[in-house]
Amino acid sequence: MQRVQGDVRLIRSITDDEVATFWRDGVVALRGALDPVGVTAMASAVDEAMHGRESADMTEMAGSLDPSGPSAGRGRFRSGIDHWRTRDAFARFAGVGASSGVAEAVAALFGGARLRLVEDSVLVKEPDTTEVTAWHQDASYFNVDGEHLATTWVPLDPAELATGAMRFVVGSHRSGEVYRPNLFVTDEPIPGTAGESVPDIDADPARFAIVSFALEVGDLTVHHARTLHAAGPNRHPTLARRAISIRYAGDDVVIHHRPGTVAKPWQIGVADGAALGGEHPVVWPPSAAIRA
Ligand SMILES: O=C(O)CCC(=O)C(=O)O
Repeated sequence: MQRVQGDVRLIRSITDDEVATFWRDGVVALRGALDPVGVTAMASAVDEAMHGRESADMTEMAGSLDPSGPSAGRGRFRSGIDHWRTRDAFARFAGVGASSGVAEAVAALFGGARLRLVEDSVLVKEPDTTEVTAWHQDASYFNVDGEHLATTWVPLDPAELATGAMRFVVGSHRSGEVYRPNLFVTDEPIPGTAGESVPDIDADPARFAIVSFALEVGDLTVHHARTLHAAGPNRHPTLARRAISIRYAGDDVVIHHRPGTVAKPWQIGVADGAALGGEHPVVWPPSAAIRA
């Protein structure tokens, strides 16, 4: 069968241990779970998206927030969201109109339940990029809420701490606390948002259990929307750190407006507690996804 860009298969089952780890720790590394050829095939789509109009230059943003900060490296931190809406390869990769191994992995962690796509994002730290990803929880940025809400982080390049692998605070999803969102490349809160600021995790390492995973292509991490996470710079002189993050919701996830955060156009005016609709397509099980 001919492979289409965006096709990605789950090549092994998700174990009971992995399901238990996800719910206990708020994060799990699923090693060797995805067909690496399907992941690598997304490289040109990622490169195009990062040079398209939907891409934001986080390096420029960090510079404008703190002109006196550390001088930037040669590389840029670029990111963008909702590529699946305009680019077929991203839609297939997330499970829209195709059976996606990424969606299948999350469905297994959620107990085989129906899954909707919340959004995708691309996060590229080019070689020698100094910008960090500040500690944050994804839930703080979403206008949706629920227990079955998670992000997959799928690297297109091997990632380790020195090249910007993600770091997670183990169990931080369990208290139920959702902190104030920050500007992503700094601890500075987003103006107009509410809540307690994220604690200074790196200043108090004894208080927080931090875990990080060196990942190969074909591995992915899945973290709960309330799990605190961050990533360092990419210090590699020649290798980029490219990743696709996809955020999925189970049936318990509903609209939940957070003051000051940017709602997607179709979320505006929708009451808190409303179920997610067709703007967040069903991506699992695949037969339901293809009918929806
Ligand atoms: O890739 C990064 O640097 C951060 C990614 C992230 O925070 C996410 O996908 O939720």
